[in-house]
Amino acid sequence: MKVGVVGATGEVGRTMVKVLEEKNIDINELRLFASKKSEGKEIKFKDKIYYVEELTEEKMKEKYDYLLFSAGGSVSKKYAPIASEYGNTVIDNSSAFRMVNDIPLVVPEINGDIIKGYRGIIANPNCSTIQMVLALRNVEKELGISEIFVSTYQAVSGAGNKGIKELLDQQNGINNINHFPEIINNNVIPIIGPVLENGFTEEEMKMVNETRKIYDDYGIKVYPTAVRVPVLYGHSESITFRVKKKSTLEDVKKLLSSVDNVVYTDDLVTPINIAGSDITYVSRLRQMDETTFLIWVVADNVRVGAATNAVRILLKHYELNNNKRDE
Ligand code: 11C
Repeated sequence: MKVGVVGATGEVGRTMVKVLEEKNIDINELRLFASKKSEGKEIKFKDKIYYVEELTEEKMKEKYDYLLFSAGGSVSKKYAPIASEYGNTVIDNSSAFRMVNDIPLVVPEINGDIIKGYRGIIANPNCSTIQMVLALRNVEKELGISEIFVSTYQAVSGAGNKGIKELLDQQNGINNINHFPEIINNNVIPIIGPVLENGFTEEEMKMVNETRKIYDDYGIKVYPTAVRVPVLYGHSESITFRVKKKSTLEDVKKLLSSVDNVVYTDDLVTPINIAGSDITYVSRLRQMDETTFLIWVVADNVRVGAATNAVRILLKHYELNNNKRDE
């Protein structure tokens, strides 16, 4: 397979390379792209050193089996359509194409089948959306969900290398505020991303809109509050959900326990325990009445919420299509 990673020096890009290696994908040509300032940087893949190349339009016109993008929305908007026009399958981690009608927004364990026979840009959802919809996947399927009330506790790595650096700097007494709207060390910030006209943040509206698109259920109401916390890796979510059919705690526990790549546990789960894992952990199930339940969901945002989901899309697409090119 010939695979390219665009944004290879970023937090998610580097993890994509790691996950491609861990999943032992048969790659005979790996190309790593980033901006000019990262040209020549070294990245290891399967015991071999690869050199980062400057991203150019010409390089996107070559033939690849898959191109994984994680270089931000503006890079995706410029280069992904070129790559796609030249017959390449692009798996894009940015928010640029997620809500575009004809572009599939995919969590393979939920709606992977929609990319059968599809070639072009495939969008990878936002990290806080992925772990929530994964956790609730079988509850939605079997009982139907009417409402989801969610508060997030999001790690600084969601903001990439610069988010991690800002927290570590502040922990070392350098109290510059460059990326987050307030000091993040020893603090929590209830704003992630720009605030929109309706008062919700962009991050919150991603959880509303992406959930509906992934479940293909536009009746679900999502009430989100997205919060940044001084954690390096692992987003946590406190979720209250209402189901359409009356149910019991035991039945809901069974549904939460039967989703691929999701584990229900009665143990205490915190981000520090699960950083580096590809599993979404669900715990603390409680029942308020016949239709209202509460859970705690934790997953590694860079892996489950970005790089691993992208590689899972690649594997699913390959399984469904054997990646036959049209020409
Ligand atoms: C964060 N969820 O934690 C964001 C990062 O739309 O892919 C991912 C932004 C996105 O800051």
